Amino acid sequence: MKPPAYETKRIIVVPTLPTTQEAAFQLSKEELRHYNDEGYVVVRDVVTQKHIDQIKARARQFALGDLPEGSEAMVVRDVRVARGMIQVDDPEEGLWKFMFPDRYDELFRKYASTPKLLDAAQSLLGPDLVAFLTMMIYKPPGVVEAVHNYHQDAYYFPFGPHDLVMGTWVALDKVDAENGTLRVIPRSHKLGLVKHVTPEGSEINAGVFAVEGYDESPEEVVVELEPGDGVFFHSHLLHKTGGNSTQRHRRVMTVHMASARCKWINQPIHYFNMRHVRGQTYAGCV
Ligand SMILES: O=C(O)CCC(=O)C(=O)O
Repeated sequence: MKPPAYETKRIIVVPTLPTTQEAAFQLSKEELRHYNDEGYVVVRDVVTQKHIDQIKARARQFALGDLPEGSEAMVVRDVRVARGMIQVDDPEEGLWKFMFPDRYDELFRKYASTPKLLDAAQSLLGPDLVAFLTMMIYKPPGVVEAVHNYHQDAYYFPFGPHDLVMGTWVALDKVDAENGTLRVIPRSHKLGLVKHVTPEGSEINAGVFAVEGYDESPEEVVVELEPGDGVFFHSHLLHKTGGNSTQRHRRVMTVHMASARCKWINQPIHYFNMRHVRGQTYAGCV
């Protein structure tokens, strides 16, 4: 696939917005090198246990049906549960994800501005940041089929340059090979965008695309994290998550970040819920 073309017109700084913020936390030179060379970096203790408990409690409330008005579309169930093919005792065990909870709930809206998350993003993308595509993603206990195949997030993103776009993936539970943690192919961010297909038997992860040929690659790194730890990864990095064969939950928060200097390839698409979270905005940019 040919990389998308971006406009090269001069960027105009909009002067009335907040000025560059000093970051209290910065990634080390070695962490920056790891991100640039390997395509990802693990950052420990991005989110505190207190914050995790608040997120989990709010999510539980949502799962039990106590939802902000008009937010029903945010709740994405396991396709098989939604179709009545299987039943679960606890509604939280039938969830796939909350999509854009930041549209409806203050705790989730503020999540992208978690200080260490934003500071680490600033180290990687610069001081002007836009957050988008916030999700809380589940892999409930025992859901071994919930595999999210290898893909590159930038395949979905009609703005760029993609070097200034990344994913942040923060564990709310301990995550490991058994309960569906993140797996990455180091250095794959240097491949550019590669061919994606609709995977066979992809019912459980409806609507997602996949890159073939990387499963069980000797290159694969299984990223094990404690609650609160995060992975920051380039939008071209090939990554996947496996099923959950344990009796433990696997819950994560993801929010994507772009430099506020990125531009839409065509017209803006409101679906992504782009929100300016730090620094300046630029006329004609995302
Ligand atoms: O956490 C997951 O299960 C999948 C995350 C992911 O790769 C994505 O949403 O693009």
